[in-house]
Amino acid sequence: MSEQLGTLEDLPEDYRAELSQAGVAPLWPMMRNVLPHGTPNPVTKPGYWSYDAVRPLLLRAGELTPVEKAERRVLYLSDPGRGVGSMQATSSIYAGLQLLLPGESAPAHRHTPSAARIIVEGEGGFTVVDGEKLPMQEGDLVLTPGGEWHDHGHEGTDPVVWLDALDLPLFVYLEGSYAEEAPLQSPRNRPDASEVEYLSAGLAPSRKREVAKKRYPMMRFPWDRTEAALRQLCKFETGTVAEVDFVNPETGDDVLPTMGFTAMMLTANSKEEPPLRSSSAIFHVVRGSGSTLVNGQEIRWQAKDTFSVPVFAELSHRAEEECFLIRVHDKPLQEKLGYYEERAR
Ligand code: GTQ
Repeated sequence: MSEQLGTLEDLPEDYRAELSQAGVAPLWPMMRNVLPHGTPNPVTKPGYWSYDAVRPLLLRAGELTPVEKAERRVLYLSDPGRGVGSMQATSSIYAGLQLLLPGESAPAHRHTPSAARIIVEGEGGFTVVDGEKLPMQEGDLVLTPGGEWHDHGHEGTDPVVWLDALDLPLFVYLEGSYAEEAPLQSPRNRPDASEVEYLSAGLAPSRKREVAKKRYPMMRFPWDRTEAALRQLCKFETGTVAEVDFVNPETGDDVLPTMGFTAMMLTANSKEEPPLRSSSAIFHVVRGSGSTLVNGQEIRWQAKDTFSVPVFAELSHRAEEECFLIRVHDKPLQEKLGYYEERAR
């Protein structure tokens, strides 16, 4: 079983040349690279992006590049394991910080990858998805599922910044990534579904039988409700740590096909050691400060920072004060592929 496999160097030069000529290669020298024993061997390294460091660079981009020249004014977060310039924060997750200045708009487009935004800073931003105007407030999660038209606008007075998470790496890998463009949408004049159909958890509108259910019925998850849910859970149910998953209110499924979103509260001075998970993830700090040991490497974080963890990472979170984080992960994809796994530490 543990026998050493043959290497390329074991093979005669002339044979290797003939293999290349024929456009083939021997599997056995590569076998362990692609099928390591026991656990995957991730390329992804833990990443950390300080908002204090990136924010001035993003504002500078606002001076250097008008939104018309950018379509989306974004600085994307590169996995240290792949190097700066990599459009992957983890194997499957793209992440970027997007800036919109007062009065600007980012034109409508739709694309095959799905996106979600976590609002980091600023008042007055909004995204219109399929005609529905979704206000963006700090900590809100706003979905723009694959195939849905979306444009961004800004009615406030100060810069608005949000964190984009997309399953772009998957679509690039599948050679399935493309976009279409359209003029700005004129939003319907009504509040978004989180304020109308899904104002209260456990309540959904009775529907006429002939009305087709929407695949993505709720595309904005206001932060104040997420925080209230976490606080009640901590107080009456779970103690120092609580987690809630963002779900489709009609089906209870994950909100997007490949990406999942989980909000976490940690009370002041608490610790959390989750199981090892086969999913990779990025964490966005909505509020609070603390640190996370990722496979023994300490990442210190504060509000508005982002950090990433590879698959099967051993994590220990420590909250220095009351903390709220949102974890973006690829568990829904892995469950669909039938291999999502959690292991005890
Ligand atoms: O806002 O639609 O960070 O299309 C990357 C691609 C944001 C967006 C990104 C996009 C968008």
